[in-house]
Amino acid sequence: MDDKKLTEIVPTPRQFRFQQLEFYAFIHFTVNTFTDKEWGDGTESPDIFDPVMFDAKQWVSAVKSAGMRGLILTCKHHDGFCLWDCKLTDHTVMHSPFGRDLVLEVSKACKEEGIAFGVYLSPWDRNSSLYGRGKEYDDFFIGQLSELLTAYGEIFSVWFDGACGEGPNGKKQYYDWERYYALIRRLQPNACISVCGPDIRWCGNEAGHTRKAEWSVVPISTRDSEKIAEKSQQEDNTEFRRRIDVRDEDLGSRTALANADELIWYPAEVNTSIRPGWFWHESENDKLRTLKELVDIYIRAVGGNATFLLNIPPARNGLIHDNDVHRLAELGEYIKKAFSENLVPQAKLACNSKTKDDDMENLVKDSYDSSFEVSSGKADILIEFPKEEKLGYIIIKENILKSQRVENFAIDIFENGEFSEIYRGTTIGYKRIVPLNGVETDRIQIRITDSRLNPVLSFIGIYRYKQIGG
Ligand code: FUL
Repeated sequence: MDDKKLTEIVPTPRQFRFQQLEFYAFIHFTVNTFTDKEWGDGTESPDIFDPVMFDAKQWVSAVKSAGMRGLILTCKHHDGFCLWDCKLTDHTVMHSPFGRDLVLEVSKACKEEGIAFGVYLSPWDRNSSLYGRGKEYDDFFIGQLSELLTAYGEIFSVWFDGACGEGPNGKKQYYDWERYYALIRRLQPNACISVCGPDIRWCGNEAGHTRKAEWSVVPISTRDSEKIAEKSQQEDNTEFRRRIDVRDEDLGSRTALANADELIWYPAEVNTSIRPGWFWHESENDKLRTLKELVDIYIRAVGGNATFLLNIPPARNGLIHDNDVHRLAELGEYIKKAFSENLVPQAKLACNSKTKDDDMENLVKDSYDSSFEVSSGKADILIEFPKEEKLGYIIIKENILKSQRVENFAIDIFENGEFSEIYRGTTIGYKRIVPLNGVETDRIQIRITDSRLNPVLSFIGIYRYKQIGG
């Protein structure tokens, strides 16, 4: 496919809005929280669900403190227990000692705080007697979806997990995906359908691993829900949560696209947990990811052309544990601090290959209405500060409304009278964050060396160095 055709592939408005959320929370909460398990088998009695101190506001404030902009709740995990007042089964919160519609309380708290709300609804259901009975289960699932999509306000994400542990001799349910998608489009046209869905692509692992080059333009075959399900979790084991499949490292290079039937815009989402498990376990209270690890994943995910879905599991009392609350606040503080002082507005900008004389100013605007268009496929962009600075990160963004174009770039710093290369990168896409690790210089050069047509950048930010945890 020629470059022009490649660059005609752009996000839908809903994908474009979604990408800008950047960082949002996953909340895993169900009967497992009370049984100390990761997968329930559907026989758990609702009597055990008793989060006596549950407070949706506490969840939302913890999420907000990390700088996250959305929250996706496991409204029904594989055990089939519904966290909302589902009229289609008795296996719900309303039949537990808790006795309240938890989805309603969380969705309201999100709305009050300006946090987008999303729903995880497991297609695999180990409680429903209808599971495995074709259309009968599909009707039930459609009914559950309709309830969730009509009574809880605007939904930004419908997250369809591909996991199924039935094994070769278990129940086999053929999901009518197209029917689910049509319903979502009708009831929540702004929602993105993730993982087993057409809008947001699962990054392919749960370990927080990211690709070196993450392309949003990929072959249509990556969207096949049955294939996604095959790669998803099939057994309840810890190992899966750490597994990385390196066979899928390259989904979007020219070589990877060469034999594709059709290409689509299908951006990646990185999902991982703050703890070893997706659900809360007392034994994991001191096994949280460190601040450094979380910062690292954030930089690689959000700064690697993906969105970042970080799971925080509330404890049995219904509250997010103090250790998690503390870690989220630390993370939020660091992100804020690390990206607070952009030096580019004070710097002198130059480019050896630009279309217009004055549009380099657009690089500080971070706006999609006015971007900076390079006139050829290659460009050297020079940024000169008034004095030497100790640098933390550089952010580069492409205007993704013009597709994703940059294939290779490098960063040089000026030292001892000459430029030397300190970083070699591949894709940019929505956002690339490059750690500069405290390097000191008064001049930095971004060299775009390969691109599909001419690059169109919407932002460059260069930030002063801030120590993690300092
Ligand atoms: C997996 C599930 O089996 C896990 O329990 C968890 O919900 C994770 C996000 O997806 O496939």
